[in-house]
Amino acid sequence: PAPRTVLLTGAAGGLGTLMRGLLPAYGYELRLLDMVPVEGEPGALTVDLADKEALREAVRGVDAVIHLAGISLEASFEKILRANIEGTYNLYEAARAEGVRRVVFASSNHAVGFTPRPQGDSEDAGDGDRRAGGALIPVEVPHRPDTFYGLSKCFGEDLSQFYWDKFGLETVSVRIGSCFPEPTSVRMLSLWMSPADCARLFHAALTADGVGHTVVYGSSANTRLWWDLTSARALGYEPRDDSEPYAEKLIAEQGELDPANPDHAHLGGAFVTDPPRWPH
Ligand code: NAI
Ligand code: 15L
Repeated sequence: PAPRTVLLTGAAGGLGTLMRGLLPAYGYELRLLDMVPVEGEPGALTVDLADKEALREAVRGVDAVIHLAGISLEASFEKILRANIEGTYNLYEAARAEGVRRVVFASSNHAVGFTPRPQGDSEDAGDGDRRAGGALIPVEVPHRPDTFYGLSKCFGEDLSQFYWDKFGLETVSVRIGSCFPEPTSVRMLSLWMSPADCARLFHAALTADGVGHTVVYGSSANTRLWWDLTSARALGYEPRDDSEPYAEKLIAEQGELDPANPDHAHLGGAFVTDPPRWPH
């Protein structure tokens, strides 16, 4: 049966706020969770991912989890370890113990951020000797995290695979590009996922049959797409949006991407040169 009751972690965040607006129209009853109170939602659970007992209670009786909670940008390894690595483990362990059947995991383009982005012609792929230019990036590329943050998303994907193989808990890992109301950079023209398309993709991820552990890229059907949406479409996802209407203005303001600039030559954008936050 299609899932109905869904726990949405990270409900107070940017994406969580967009999704709690859009997903109820698909018929889901959302249970909301975040470490901070969710504005306008007195019934939301204020729970830190470190609290194993509270997580057990939070997942009890839900059909599925959409796991968005965590640090969403680069931070020190210690912080990432606690929120994203241990936190995601705690969430999966609660889900397994309570018999939850499926998780939609918010992975990120930054799990594969050092992958050179397609540049049209194959002879010049920036630093890229690893792939032909032009072709869309397949979902099977090896993990190439660009930050400790990206590394935590690699862990989450591997954890998902392990929980499927070992315990039969299903996951769709969505390597989200950039999901915001509008694209705000030239790079985002390639990676943008409109909030409406994100809701479509999450709905497909919640309802497709037999996903095991499936990894998909998450974006709209952008004219300037860099990656292959085949595995997302195989879930039944049909994106309807395209960032192209924003292109002229953004390129006029910011210029075209420069293949000689490492921030422009890789999927992960500026994350690839973002200095690590070593602990003090
Ligand atoms: P956000 O930073 O706005 O929201 C994250 C939420 O998680 C916050 O409300 C925060 O309070 C909560 N959180 C953090 N640590 C927690 C903990 N220990 N326990 C409980 N809650 C905790 O991030 P955003 O943009 O909403 O992203 C949501 C998820 O999607 C994140 O996992 C992020 O890595 C992922 N993602 C988002 C992308 C985007 O374009 N928005 C792109 C790729 C991935
Ligand atoms: C992410 O993983 C971040 O969570 C989000 O804030 C954006 O930076 C996005 O990637 C991106 O690459 O644009």
